[in-house]
Amino acid sequence: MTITEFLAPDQWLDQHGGPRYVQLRSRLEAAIDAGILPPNSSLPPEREIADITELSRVTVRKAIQELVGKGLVEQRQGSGSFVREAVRRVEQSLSHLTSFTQDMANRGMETTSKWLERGIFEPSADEIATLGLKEGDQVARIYRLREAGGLPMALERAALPLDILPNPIEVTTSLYEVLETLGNRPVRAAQKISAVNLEAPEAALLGVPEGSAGLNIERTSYLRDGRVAELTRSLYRGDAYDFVAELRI
Ligand code: 16G
Repeated sequence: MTITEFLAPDQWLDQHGGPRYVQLRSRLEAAIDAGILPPNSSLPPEREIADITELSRVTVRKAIQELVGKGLVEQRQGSGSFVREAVRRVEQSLSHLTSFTQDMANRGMETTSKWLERGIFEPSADEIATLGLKEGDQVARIYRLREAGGLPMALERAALPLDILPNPIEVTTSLYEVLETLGNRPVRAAQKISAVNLEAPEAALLGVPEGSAGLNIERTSYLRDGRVAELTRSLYRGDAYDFVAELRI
């Protein structure tokens, strides 16, 4: 079925079915779900949707704005509205200490990173306290946009004492693999998870609308001898992750 046939108003528009833009939004959502409008395809121009549905352009615009707000459609300057590629939801176990690279490899997905910061810095008060740094110590920091299967999944900012990671530039793909070769791979971690609404800069990097749901995760991990190895703050896309914990009595 073509999108023109699918949007024919006698198929779905109901005089008593509530606001028209809401009905149109649902119909367009149904077209996306059914693959009539597949990922990355363009929506027909506003005027064309108005002609097919016999609705006003204001109504059509409002329906499309709602789809943009829900993260289903994106508007590209000068070229119209497109169906966004949906991320595959990922389940992450809360009982195993794994790395992002491992988690994705287990699902057959390849990891890539965009580097936002990597180097040696003066530590913040937080880093001094959590990493147990002494006066005059510096800190290794890496800040990455983490992608899986080409789609952005999380923003991760890691801080490590220099005796754990002397040269952050060595980290090209997996931090935990580098730590492993240095004999400093953490064996235990504590994680704190909270809900956030993503602010504009983070949302833009993660490719979702401003205000979308996100998960803020703070991981402090430890070496076998009890020293703190890592303080990492991650912002995960809320639409991409399910964290799963196993509970026993
Ligand atoms: C995970 C960890 C993060 C760790 C990273 C190492 C969470 C919430 N965070 O993303 O603390 O630094 O893995 O991944 O799971 P890598 O070895 O692929 O660089």
